[in-house]
Amino acid sequence: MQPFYVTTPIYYVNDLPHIGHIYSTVVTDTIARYHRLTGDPTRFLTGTDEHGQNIEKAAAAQGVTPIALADRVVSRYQDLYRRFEISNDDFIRTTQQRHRHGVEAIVARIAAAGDLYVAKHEGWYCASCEAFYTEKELDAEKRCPVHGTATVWESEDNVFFRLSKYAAPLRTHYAKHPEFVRPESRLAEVVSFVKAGLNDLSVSRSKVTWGIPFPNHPGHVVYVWLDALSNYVTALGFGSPDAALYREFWENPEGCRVHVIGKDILRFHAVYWPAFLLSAGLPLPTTVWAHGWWLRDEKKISKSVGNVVRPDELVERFGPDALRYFLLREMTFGLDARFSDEAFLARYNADLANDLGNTVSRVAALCRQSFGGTPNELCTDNDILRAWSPARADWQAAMEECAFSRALEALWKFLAQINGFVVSREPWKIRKEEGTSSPRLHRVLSAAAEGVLLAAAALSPFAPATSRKIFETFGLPAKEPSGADLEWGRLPLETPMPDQPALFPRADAGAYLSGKEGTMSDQTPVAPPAAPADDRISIEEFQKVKLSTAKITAAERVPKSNRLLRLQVDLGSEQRQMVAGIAAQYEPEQLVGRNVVVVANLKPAKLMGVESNGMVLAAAVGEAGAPVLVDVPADVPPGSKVK
Ligand code: ME8
Repeated sequence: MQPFYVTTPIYYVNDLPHIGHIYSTVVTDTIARYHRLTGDPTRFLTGTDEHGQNIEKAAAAQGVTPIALADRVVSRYQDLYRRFEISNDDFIRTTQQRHRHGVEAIVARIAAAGDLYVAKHEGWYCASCEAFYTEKELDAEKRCPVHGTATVWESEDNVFFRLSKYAAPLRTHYAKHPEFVRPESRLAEVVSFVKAGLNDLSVSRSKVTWGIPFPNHPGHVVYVWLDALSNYVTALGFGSPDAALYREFWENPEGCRVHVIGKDILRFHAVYWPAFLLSAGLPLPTTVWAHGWWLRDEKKISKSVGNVVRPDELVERFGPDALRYFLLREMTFGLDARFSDEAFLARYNADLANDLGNTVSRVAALCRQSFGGTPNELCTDNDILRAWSPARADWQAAMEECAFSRALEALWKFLAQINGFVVSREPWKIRKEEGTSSPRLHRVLSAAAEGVLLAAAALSPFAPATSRKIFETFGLPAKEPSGADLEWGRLPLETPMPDQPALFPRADAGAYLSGKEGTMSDQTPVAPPAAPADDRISIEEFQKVKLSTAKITAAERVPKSNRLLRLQVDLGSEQRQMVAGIAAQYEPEQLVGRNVVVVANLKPAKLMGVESNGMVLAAAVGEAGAPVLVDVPADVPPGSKVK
């Protein structure tokens, strides 16, 4: 038993949660639940990253303050976390005072170590990463290696951190602690990056105002990554009068500290963060676990690419556990995986409805039909008990290595063994031949029910609600399992078994896919073909398009659509309904009262069954054409011609 501390990345509040974010959080939740199950004192932290230029810009584009934007996105994260039963012990926001004080304490320690100085900072800057890149990391067009978007040359006076001083200590640390970065291939990447030499790092920004003021450097704010990374210790009370959690979970030499992150932010966690900690004289994390990306159309799912999959619809239809299971089973932890509705539905029907759901309902139905409840005898000599030891060992070994897919495979193999046992013992035949008081019948079904309960306990880190439902089915309280529930002999005897609905009712995949707004892959906005150089139109042709200003008077989501909003717009002389594909970028309530430009003479069209009489204009930003509404000053009356 060791104190175990596990964290997700803290999420930027300029994007609503999508499958990639939920993945990081579900993985971390599964790790935390596993450690609680095995009895480790566990602490699980998540939160939001709310400062920096990107947030400042996103808020300005939406006409709200950065904190209002953050509050809205935070509440979306928290709602979703509740639905997914994310068991975080704390939620840190970098705009909280406790965080600011902790960051100030870290900066003070780095300054005291003599690791800060002021100098001119110039380089190629990616606004999405909020990071500088060296020339050799960029392609010929100077595009960001993560986002593929243009970087810009920036120059300003900054506070610098002596990162170069830590190249050698970091290399020593990597050599001594190969578990510091996992999987192994990522460690190799980090080592070669550090081996190539480290430049000092600019850790203040003077062009950004939305941040923590840099101590002793008026006009500068703390670089967003130094700010953000510090959350892992500020949330434990570092820099505050009550640092008990910090002592228990960070300073404790017996403790284990794991950061779960996506591979895109590896350098920040495996190079910059330990360097800051070394400078501040604080212990380093035990392991930085970098997982792969969820891809669609071979690209990372992200807002800047514009191919996001929001979890809401799948969760609504199939429940959170189905999605939790899919994410952990489908992706080999550490590697990339492709997301598709088809793959989700295939796993849902095969693994959940069939393998798990049918096994549970078959054993439960046999018990109910035979005894009206659980059997009257415990069985301690049978094939399921013998199969459990190796199954448990395989599951546990895989869980310790964060090999979630393998751990689930081990459980599914065990479920197949339970099924095989039931089929070969033919309890329905015993019942017919020997009656329901047959000791053999009680033993066979008690062995099968024990097996199902053990599988449910081991499944609980992945699918907590499902695991509780299985306990309830066999007359146990719907509770969080503990280590004792991984041991044989938990089945209560002669206990009534309440009727339960199917855990995962079979889905009609065809109907689901055709009932959607196209398949997931169809949702990627398609960039219009590039206009040929001579594709010019006459003024008469342009005048055929009636552009007008309009005021949005009401807005709501189109049911079952992630993308569409139904808008009522005032065109001065008339009211119209228009449907716009902007739901991923705008909340309905922030649109009311907004002045926009519309195409007024467009033929009516139906989108997801809702009639649209016109089109609201938006700039298509980035490669994927993410919509940003074309704004019109508030004093321009609706119905004014745009020409
Ligand atoms: O990077 N597949 O925040 P963020 C898998 N604020 N995981 C994905 C993903 C995808 N397609 N897209 C995003 C930040 N993620 C910083 C972190 S930590 C001190 C600061 C996951 O909201 C992935 O783990 O852009 C990524 O690193 C994380 O979401 C946070 O993304």
